Amino acid sequence: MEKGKVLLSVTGFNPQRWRELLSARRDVVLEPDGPADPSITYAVVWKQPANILSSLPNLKAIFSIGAGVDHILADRTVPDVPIVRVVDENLAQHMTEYVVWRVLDHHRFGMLYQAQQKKKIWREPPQRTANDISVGIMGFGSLGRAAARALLGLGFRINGWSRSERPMDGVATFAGNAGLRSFLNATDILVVLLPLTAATRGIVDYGLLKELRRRNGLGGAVLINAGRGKLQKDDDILRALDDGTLKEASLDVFEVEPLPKTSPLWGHPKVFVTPHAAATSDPNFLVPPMLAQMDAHDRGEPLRELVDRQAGY
Ligand code: NDP
Ligand code: OXD
Repeated sequence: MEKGKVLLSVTGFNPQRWRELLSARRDVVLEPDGPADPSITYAVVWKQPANILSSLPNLKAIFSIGAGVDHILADRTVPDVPIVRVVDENLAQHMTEYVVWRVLDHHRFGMLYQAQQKKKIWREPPQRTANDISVGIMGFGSLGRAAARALLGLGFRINGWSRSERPMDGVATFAGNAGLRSFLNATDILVVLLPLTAATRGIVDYGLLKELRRRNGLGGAVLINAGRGKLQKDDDILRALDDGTLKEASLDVFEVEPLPKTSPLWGHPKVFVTPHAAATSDPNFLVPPMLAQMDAHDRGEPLRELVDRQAGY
């Protein structure tokens, strides 16, 4: 049987390496070519233009090149075929590095020392150890749990919040709306690794930040968001930073990306900005399992890492 073709539509990414690797086993059609092409059976996408996928009459499955799939589901015309998302050790490693980096930097007063260095100030604040600090991971899925394992290894106390119960040795876990307040009240550094869904949009607002714990040697609560920008309200974060509800923030994602040059977040002394770069999808790691899944699916085997369309992630 001849293999179906792959539509590649990766807005904002250089498609070259993805195309090269996919072409090893399948013919690849690079969007904007391909609308309505009956020989296309799989699509590999990031922020595909609306109506593209619904125009393909023989599409069997959609592969996201990211862990999040809000970029796919934003198109209301996405056909009712399985959507496969990224669950990958390399991606988890990158996210873990980002989370550990930012947690340690806040824990070890990185922003304070940078400010002091500019003024040539030689002063040391009282030092705490990791097990004085509770890191709360909001979104305790594959990336949140990987980060938790590394932080546990460093001695931090970890809280995890998810939709369903997700126990982990050595971690205090909380679930659903009923567990949210207790989770926040026990958290000094909040790490957001949620997917963007109807239930999570705008969840990181002023009221939520107010619930974080502020009785610790850090001198205040800290927010780290590497989930999605639309989980947060940028203005609420600014308000919380300005009135002391938050001590500092590390933000990798923003309501509008790229972050507009006019945003006060850019120049805020208590904010560390990265350009949605916490964990970048690497085609060298992601394409081989995608191709293997396409072949297996063609043989009648079930797909793995499927998105629950109802839940939105
Ligand atoms: P998973 O699906 O494995 O985990 C998502 C977690 O969020 C799960 O624990 C899930 O609960 C929880 N969750 C979802 N909805 C709710 C809700 N309404 N209330 C409480 N908990 C909820 O995703 P990943 O860990 O693989 O990825 C997480 C997100 O990270 C992605 O969706 C993406 O947005 C972002 N990301 C950002 C990157 C970057 O570079 N900045 C790179 C990669 C990903 P449950 O366990 O019960 O299902
Ligand atoms: C992802 C991302 O969802 O890179 O994988 O944001």
